[in-house]
Amino acid sequence: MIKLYTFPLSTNSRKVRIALLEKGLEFERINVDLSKREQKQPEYLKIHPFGQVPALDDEGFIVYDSTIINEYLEDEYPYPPLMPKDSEGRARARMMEDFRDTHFNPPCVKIIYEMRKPEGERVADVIATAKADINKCFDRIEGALQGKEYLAGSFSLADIAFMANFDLLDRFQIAVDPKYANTIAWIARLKARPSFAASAS
Ligand SMILES: N[C@@H](CCC(=O)N[C@@H](CS)C(=O)NCC(=O)O)C(=O)O
Repeated sequence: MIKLYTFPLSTNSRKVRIALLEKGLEFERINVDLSKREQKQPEYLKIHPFGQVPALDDEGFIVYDSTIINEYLEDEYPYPPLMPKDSEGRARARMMEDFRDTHFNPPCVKIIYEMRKPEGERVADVIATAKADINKCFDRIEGALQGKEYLAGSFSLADIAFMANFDLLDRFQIAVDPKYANTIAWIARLKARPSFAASAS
């Protein structure tokens, strides 16, 4: 059976949990407790050389990095497909997934780190800047959703990447400006998928 090295609060682990659930693949969760720095233990570094989650073991083949894992799952378990069939659609999905990884997730992670500190030690400016950076992303998402229900046309790995962060928007009270009507409808559509609730931990 597939083994997933994961941590409940890790957004990148959740990307993979959602993809596995969407593909209907059974998997065993192996919890790597980031709060105890288990990801840096020598045994785990044999699985993931950078000491991070997620990592996936498919019958002895080990793959790490959420984006690469999800591409692997798509190649190895193509049904149901989670990427468009045409090369333009696939490139669009990859660009949006990269945008999530490089622009949307990092400010989310910054807020997570600040909120973990005792209230008096939190740096309000860091949180405010991170929230503004997240808000800027909605502009591009809104554009990508023009005339479409999902970022690359059909539901894809690009949508899954963003889905992994939606709980944080609620937790940190980051509201989407009502002018981004496509984005608001898209978030609701994705949250209604069974894989959203099932991947929460
Ligand atoms: N590019 C990697 C990033 C993985 C990553 O940043 N994982 C975080 C949790 S979401 C982690 O393991 N942090 C602990 C650490 O870096 O020591 C991916 O997408 O899998």
